[in-house]
Amino acid sequence: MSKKIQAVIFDLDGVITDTAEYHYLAWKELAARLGISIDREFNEQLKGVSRTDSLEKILMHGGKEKEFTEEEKAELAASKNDHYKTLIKQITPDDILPGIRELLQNLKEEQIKIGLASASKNAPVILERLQLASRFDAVADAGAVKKGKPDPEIFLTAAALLEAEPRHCIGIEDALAGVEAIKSAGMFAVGVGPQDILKEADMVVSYTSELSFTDILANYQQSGSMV
Ligand code: B16
Ligand code: MG
Repeated sequence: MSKKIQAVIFDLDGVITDTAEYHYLAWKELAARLGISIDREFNEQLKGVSRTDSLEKILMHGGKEKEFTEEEKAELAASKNDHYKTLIKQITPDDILPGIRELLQNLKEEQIKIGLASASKNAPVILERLQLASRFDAVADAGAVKKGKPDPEIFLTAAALLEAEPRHCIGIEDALAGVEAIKSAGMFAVGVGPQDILKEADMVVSYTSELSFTDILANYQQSGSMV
């Protein structure tokens, strides 16, 4: 008997579209206002990390983690988000990463449920701009999740909304914290990006264009014990 995939749960930023550049530009501007310099290499650490945790990392990077009250930090995060929201107004369906449209189509044909587990509170707006909202059977609400990735909560929330068992779910992620969240949720993890960083994933592809439903199914069915 072969294992059946009940649902595929996607990360958004870095998997469906690349909003990392917009997050970077907005954080860079805010950091500069605080006298902190960040570069693209540092930005890698912010991928998949929540807005408040990203701000903490930036303040720590600049040695200013004790300089602001909680209220001031909330204002700083809100200011970054206002800028980010202006930048993402440019997003169109042309910004869907290569291979994603085809994968979503294959999943629909196979009657496999599709979910979203993004740390971004802007995820619903971005899905609308990409004209992909109707493709998703469930979107976990990042605002309602108490613990960010690598905690499994957001992936488990998406699986529950889809009424899918975690061991029959595939999670797709570009960030290490996200892969860890998928594995802690008891799901099969597909990493998109460098093999050395995403080594905890059950399978890794370098680019979204290499995400093939047939390959994912074959790897999933070969993994672990049959159920
Ligand atoms: P927001 P993902 C994450 O999205 C981003 O990778 C991360 O850089 C960002 O800080 C986080 O969302 C929160 O986003 O400020 O829009 O709520 O990769 O989990 O889809
Ligand atoms: Mg991501």
